[in-house]
Amino acid sequence: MLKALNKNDSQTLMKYVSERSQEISADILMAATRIIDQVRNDKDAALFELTRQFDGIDLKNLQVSEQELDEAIRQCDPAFMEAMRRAKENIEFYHQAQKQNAFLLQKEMNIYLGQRVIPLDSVGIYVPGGRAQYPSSVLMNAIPAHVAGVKRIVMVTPPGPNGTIHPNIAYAAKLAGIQEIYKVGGAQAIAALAYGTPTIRPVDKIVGPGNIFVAAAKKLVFGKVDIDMIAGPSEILVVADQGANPKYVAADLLSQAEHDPMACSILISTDAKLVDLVNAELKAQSAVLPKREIVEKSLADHGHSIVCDTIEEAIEISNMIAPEHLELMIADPMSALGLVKHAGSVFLGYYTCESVGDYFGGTNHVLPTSGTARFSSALGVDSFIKKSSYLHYSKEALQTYGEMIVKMAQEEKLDAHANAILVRLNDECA
Ligand code: HSO
Ligand code: ZN
Repeated sequence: MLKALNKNDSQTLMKYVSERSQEISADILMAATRIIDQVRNDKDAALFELTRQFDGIDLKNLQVSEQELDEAIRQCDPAFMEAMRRAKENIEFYHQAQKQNAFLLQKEMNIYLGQRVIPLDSVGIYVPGGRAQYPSSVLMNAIPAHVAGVKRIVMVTPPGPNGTIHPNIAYAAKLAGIQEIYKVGGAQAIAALAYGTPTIRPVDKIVGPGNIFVAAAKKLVFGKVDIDMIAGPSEILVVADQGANPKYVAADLLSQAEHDPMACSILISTDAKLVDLVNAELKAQSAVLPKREIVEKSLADHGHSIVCDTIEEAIEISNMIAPEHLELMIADPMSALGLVKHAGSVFLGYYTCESVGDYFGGTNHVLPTSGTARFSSALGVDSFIKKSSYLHYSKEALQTYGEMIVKMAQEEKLDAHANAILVRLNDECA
């Protein structure tokens, strides 16, 4: 049952959502620091030792061989593989359109300046172990990097119970063009990617979700390398009008709730009756879900509903919350889209449930959580490029504008800056 809030409580709800991001305690940061130091000192030996300690596995090799990868892939269901291939095409199709162009500006006297778009040289993707091993997330992280033009894409993942890689993860990695895979997880994997060992060469950026130790390690290595984001628990917000089917609305709220007992599901509707029907559906549908316990906890602790008068009002409240996922289950979603200012990704109409985007549609499922959609974007091609500027002044151009530059340098009391111009100007006079 969703907790009914008055529409005037939306400020409270916004505060609640934005303050849910996971705080990393000093103890955990300390533990992660120790692990990072161990890897920096003992390199590969530390990786073997920590894998023994935390995963209970005595690894022979860190790197997954071609043969091991193919053996794992042989166990995959062909129907799953076909779906993954289609998903890959759609994800590529969308991300190709995100590519940015360089520009070159030309002015008088052969002055020109511009900006180049350059892919990162290397990227490391962290794939968590345990039950949340999502092959779809491998595609969502690796494909934009590939489209951006990143040459070296590395994946790290903790070894499974018998020291092998999960078959579906192996297939996703192969499909996404990942060339190096290492069976190492936790803070030690992040340390290896950031600082390098003889086996694992360092990368420029680390992406992908992980547990609290992985998040702590990512925070600690930030600056040495770039990182994506520290994702908090996720949210779905459904805006529904009286035409929405309560069965569909409930199913969609549950699809996000099953991720995490901390996941937050919010329904905002112009129809009070629909909210009652959705509550009844939630009860019926959650009772038969394998992840019933997670779902029930998530809904009881973080499920909310608000009834308001118009769709405009509903979207205004949604903008305050800035949800990770926003479903517009309304008659004319495309004309309401322009009103949406803050949302990680928007799902339009009665048939585009979040699952379509989580797996298949092409948009990215790595999205800003906990209200951070106010200022940040989904993972994409942008996350794997950087820009570099350039500038050219001819002799004539420097003679024309040199004095102005000298004046600015003198006002800042930076004589060496002024001199760099003056030596050239004076040379000309001589
Ligand atoms: N909904 C998740 C992504 C995901 N769903 C992966 C299924 N697999 C992001 O909040
Ligand atoms: Zn999902």
